[in-house]
Amino acid sequence: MNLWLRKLKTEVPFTLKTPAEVARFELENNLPGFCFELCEQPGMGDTYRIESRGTGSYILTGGSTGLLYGAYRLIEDHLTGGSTCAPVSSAPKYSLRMINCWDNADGGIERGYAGRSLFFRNGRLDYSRDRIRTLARLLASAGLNVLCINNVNVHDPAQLLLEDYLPDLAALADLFRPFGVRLMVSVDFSQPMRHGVSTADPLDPAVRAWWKETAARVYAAVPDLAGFLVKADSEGRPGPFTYGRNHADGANMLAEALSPFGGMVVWRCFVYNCRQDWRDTKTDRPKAAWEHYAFLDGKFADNVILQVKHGPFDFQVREPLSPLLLGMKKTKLAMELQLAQEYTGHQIDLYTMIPMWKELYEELPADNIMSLAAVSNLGDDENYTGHPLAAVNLYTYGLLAWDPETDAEEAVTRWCRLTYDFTTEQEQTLVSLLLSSRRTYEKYTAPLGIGWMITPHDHYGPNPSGYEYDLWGTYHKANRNAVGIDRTHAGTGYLDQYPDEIRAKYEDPAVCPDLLLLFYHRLPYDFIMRDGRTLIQRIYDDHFEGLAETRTMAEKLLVLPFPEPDASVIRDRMNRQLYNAREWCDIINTFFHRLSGIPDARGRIIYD
Ligand code: GCW
Repeated sequence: MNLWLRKLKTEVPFTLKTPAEVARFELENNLPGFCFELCEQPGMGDTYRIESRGTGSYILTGGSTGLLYGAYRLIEDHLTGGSTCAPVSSAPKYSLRMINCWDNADGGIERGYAGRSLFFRNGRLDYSRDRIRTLARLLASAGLNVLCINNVNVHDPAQLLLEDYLPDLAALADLFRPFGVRLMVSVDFSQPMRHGVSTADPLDPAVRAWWKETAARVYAAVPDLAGFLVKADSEGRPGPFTYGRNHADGANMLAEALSPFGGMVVWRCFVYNCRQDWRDTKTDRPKAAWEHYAFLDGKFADNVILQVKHGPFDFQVREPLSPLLLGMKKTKLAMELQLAQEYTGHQIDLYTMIPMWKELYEELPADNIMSLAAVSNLGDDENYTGHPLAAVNLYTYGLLAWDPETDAEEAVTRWCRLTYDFTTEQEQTLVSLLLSSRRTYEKYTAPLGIGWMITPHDHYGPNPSGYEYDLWGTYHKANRNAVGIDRTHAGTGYLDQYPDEIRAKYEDPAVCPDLLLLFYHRLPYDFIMRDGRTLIQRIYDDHFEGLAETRTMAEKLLVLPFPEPDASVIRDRMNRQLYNAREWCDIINTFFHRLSGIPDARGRIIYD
């Protein structure tokens, strides 16, 4: 049950130590009868070049990891029925292609929908070596190269960085290294205070000394650790604000400690007031990240990367691109995506993300970000991702992190072909269901960019006012006349954080793209949309359509010849999705019908 690796032969022996050795092994075992010459050129790093020497004979050149990526490219091309048209040269767009696991030391996973941790049990690193090797192989075959193994909410900060634990961390890093995957750890900003230092003030010499010693100890055990990931001053986590310092002070202090070892500080920008009073109309949560970071542009050390969630809220089904990703030109940035389906169906509902990621790239200038990170959707379920089809998100994320120009349909088709033995027609059905699944989910959940109508805390299923009077800054303010927040200059001013051309696209409701209409505007239910429908009618129509599409999806999906155990899991989850879609459709429509009193123009059933 090795996801898209299921057609690969023979496990990679634990005795192989370098990516180049793994590359040779994989090629020899999976492409027997072919002839390869491998030329390792350390300076080429992840880059590879494939040249042909006649039919079935290739020269593969690259750094050690480059050889590995080139080997998987050749094998996958072969398994998917294509042949690699040599010569080909390929270099990744992003040097850090990261997965962030939110795994806790007790083995639980925050927002995990695929079982328990693959790394931790009972407070320690405790894992199956075979499963870790498979995971490493999965990541490498998708081109991913950094794995942060613990939750950004570090619940037990004593873990991982202590003398006692470092040999375990080093042993885990050894398992990933032959696959070119470097580990990263999340650290707690107040950690020094648990070790006899009286403060965590980033400008205090004792604090700086503690982090330097700690970094030296950690890098002695794991010399190629990618670095530290930090969630500070966010949702109750400690951070520099306690000491009247800003986030450049905090990040640069850690950067100084890691810099002798080549480590990076990946500092998250998910900072907002999570104790907002719903009566307060001045504070607008999407503005928060910009307010905390934009003025610090250019103030971060060279080995700091600011990791910015792709949207200004929090991984909703549809959000605009975060203004920070456009505005911080003098700072290294990583865009953070979420493979874990926290708000997008818990890996029960089908939700393929690559169409959404491609939309983000439409507004993202080519060189604004230098890394990608994604919250993991992995766990110890036999199939690793809970829903067998959720694996498409991990695989295609890897392709996108290598090359953002990757075509969504090609990427999903490649994944299908590696994973299942379908006829062309069956494959086309699956690919089209996967590609349309996000729009379908979007249609039956919160309407037109509004987000947050989800059941609080657990984040599965509808509850239109669940977050309306809460402290998280997530309000839609639906009343009997209107819904949405005005985020234009005349409203909260959020739109002012963008460059002019983006502002122009969204500021007038008459031209604002429909799917973000209620993110940017507060509009009456009888607002006439460009296609002539009223806003309320559009809401009803989308919800009925989303439910109908889910029913059609079920009909088409459940006749595809998935092998067991995938078939059973897919059937079970599809049935749960059908139930969920109906709940969403009926509850959201009823909610708006009761408020507005406006009937559905097409007379369909809405429950009063
Ligand atoms: O919205 C929140 C999630 C939290 C998560 C947080 C974050 C790790 O609900 O579970 O905490 O985002 O991204 O830090």
